[in-house]
This record gives sequence, C-alpha cells and structure tokens, in this order.
Amino acid sequence: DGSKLSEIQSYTASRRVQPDTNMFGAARGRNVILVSMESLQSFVLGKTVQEEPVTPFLNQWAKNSYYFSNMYQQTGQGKTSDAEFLIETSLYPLDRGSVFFTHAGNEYVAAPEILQRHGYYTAVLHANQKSFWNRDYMYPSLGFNRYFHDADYQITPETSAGWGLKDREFFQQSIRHLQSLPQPFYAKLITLSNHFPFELPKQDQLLPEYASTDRIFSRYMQTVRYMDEALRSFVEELKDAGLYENSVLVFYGDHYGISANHYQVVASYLQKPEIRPFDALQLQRVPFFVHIPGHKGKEVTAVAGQVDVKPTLLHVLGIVPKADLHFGRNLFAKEEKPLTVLRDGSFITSQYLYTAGTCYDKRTEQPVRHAACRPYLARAKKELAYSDRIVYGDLLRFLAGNEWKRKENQTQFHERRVK
Ligand code: GP9
Ligand code: MN
Repeated sequence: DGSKLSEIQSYTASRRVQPDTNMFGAARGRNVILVSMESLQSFVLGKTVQEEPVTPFLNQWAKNSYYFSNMYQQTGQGKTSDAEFLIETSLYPLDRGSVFFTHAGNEYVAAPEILQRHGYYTAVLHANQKSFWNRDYMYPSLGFNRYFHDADYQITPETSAGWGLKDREFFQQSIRHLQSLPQPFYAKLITLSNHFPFELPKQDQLLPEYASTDRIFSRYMQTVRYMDEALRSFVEELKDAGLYENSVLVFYGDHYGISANHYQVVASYLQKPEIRPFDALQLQRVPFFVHIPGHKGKEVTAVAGQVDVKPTLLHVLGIVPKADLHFGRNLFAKEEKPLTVLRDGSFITSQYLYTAGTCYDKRTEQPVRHAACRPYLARAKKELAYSDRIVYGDLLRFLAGNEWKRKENQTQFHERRVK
C-alpha cells in the first residue's frame, strides 16, 4: 500500500536538493530526439586506428554539445531494454532478467508519459521485431503513443547487415516517420548496427583494419565508425527536414559492447599492461550528449549514470511533473556528493570507485582503506533496494497525483498493447 512508498519518497525527496540552474527550460517546448547508440562505450571517443579517428563525428559533437564524459551504464541482463528503462523511468533495472519482460504491467511515471501530459506526442522508432524485449507490451506502460518497428521500414538484403536494417538506412527512413508526428514530439530512435558480433559489408567499412587476432574487437571498431557516420548523416537529414533547429538531441550509449573476454586486446589498444577491476569499471562509461541547437555546450565531468537522464531532460525542458519519483539527479545542478551506482553494487563517487569489495582512489587508481567508501556503501545499497521494492511491489500505483492511472488500469492489460 501507500505507506510502503512513503519511506522511499522521503528518501528520494531528501536526495533532491537541486536548485534551478540557468539550464532550466533552456529547450522548453522543443521536440526531443533521443538516440540509443548500440553498444557504444566512451573509451573509443577521441581514439584512432592507424591515425584515422574512430568517431570523427562524435568527437566534433562533443565540442558543440553538453557532453557528459563520466556517465556510467547501469544495465543488467536486460541490456538495451534496461538502458531504456533507466532513461525513461529513472529507476534501476533488476539484478536479474529484464524488467521489460517481468514488470511490463506495472504503473510507472516515465518521461514519455509525463511529456504526453505536457502536450507532447511520444514515439519509439526501431527497425526490429516489435516483440523484441517485450517492447510492444512495455511501451504503452511507459506512455508511448506510437511504436514504429520493422513493419514500418523497408528492409531488404541490400539494406541489412548483422541484426537487421543498417543504421544509415534506418535513420534515412525514420525522417519521414518523424515528419508525420504531431509536434512537439518526443521520439526515441534505437540503433542496431553496432551490435555483437559487429557484422558489416566491406563497402561500409570506413576504417583501416585494427590488426589483432581478436576479430571481435577489430570489427567493433568498424561498426562504431559506421554508426558514427550514420549519426553524422542523421543530423544532416534532420537539418534538411527542418527538424533540427526546434529540437533537443539527446544521444546515449546503451551498455558495453566489448565484454571481459576481450580485455587482452583492449589492454593493448589502450596501452595498459592489463585490465584490472578498476579499469574494467572505468570501461563501463558510455557517452551522453545533450545537444541544444544554438548552445555552445561544454564538457561536464561530474560522475553520472543513465538513471540521471530523465531528471536532466525534464530540467532543460522546464517541466516539473506534478507526480514524480526518481532516483537520478539533474546533471546540470551541482551535487556535493554525487554517487553513481551500478547494477552489481559497484559505485563511483568524485573521489572513489568501489568494486568487488575493494575501495579505490580514482586519482592514484590504487586500493585504499575500505572506510573511505563506507559512507557511500550504505547509500548505494539503499538506492538499489528501494528501486527494487518499487518494481517488485508495483508501488508507483500509490504515488499521489498518479490516481488517474488507476482508472485507465481497469482496461485489460492486453488491450493496452501497442497496435
Ligand atoms: C534489439 C536491440 C539490441 O532490438 O535493441 O538489444 P540488446 O541485445 O543490445 O539488448
Ligand atoms: Mn544494446
């Protein structure tokens, strides 16, 4: 019942000591174009293969956007879907399984739903089967009006590679879907080409080959380079379609693409003797960009997580929801003791990094006494436990101001499924 929620609400409220910043409402009323960048990790940004940049477009993009260089991915087994969950709800995904499958029928106060109530039309665009990750059931619960999936795209052998429609084609074909939406809209586009096992025909390989016996890593560099190119042309196409100026563009990496099986080559690529637990955690950083046309942007180095995207976005849109609950924070406001918790309980603060029971000093990269991390450890555990309690107990049903949903909920769950 409601009392279970109130303890959690006092916790999240106490964490929310976030004043307005000069970014409040900076993108008020604009369309939101969100891009989930498949398997993109931060370590490739600014890097080269045989002197050729791996991400020429994103390197540039980082200079004219708010670029959050210390954002960590917080996903679990639900991979892309967990990243979506974090971004839309500012809750944590579960420690096992995919919350998209296990709790699609829950009540949420997700960003699309909040934006819908503020006059936005909300859509997802992704050229894969609509039932993948149970998206067709989950999206209505998050507040999406429309889901463009594989049936809405022309997918031929020539336009496909690996998992399906190539990103460049996907973006091209998405333009007319975006043009068909009522404005302002909130549209999330989910890329696919940079997905394991990173397959790409010769003519799309734009980078010299990275010489290594680890084929997966070499191919990853190629598909990252390809996605970078696809993003570059997408922004051009948005400009041509007249959809750039009146939008805010939010790009995020969903989760890692290079698993621990490939750390030997990662170590040699990064010119490190080995990937220690400290390095492995630092590799969990994913790029996050908030690009507002007309803004110069800047690099924000504060520790951040995907859970922070929703409050950050609402802040730049100038929206203060009537009913809301989130674990993340607005990244434009200064936080004295920022804490980013990963799904496995590891965490990162301004000074320390904690993983597998060891506390490290980020500056020296060496273990320090456990006591240094202890004050954060309790908070980290609490965050995950509270979030789990909400998901397992479907507690947002009891959120004050959320009552209107109870009526809607009387509709059979299966009828809410995306058409
Ligand atoms: C599938 C795509 C990839 O539609 O989002 O999912 P992933 O395997 O990365 O979770
Ligand atoms: Mn993914």
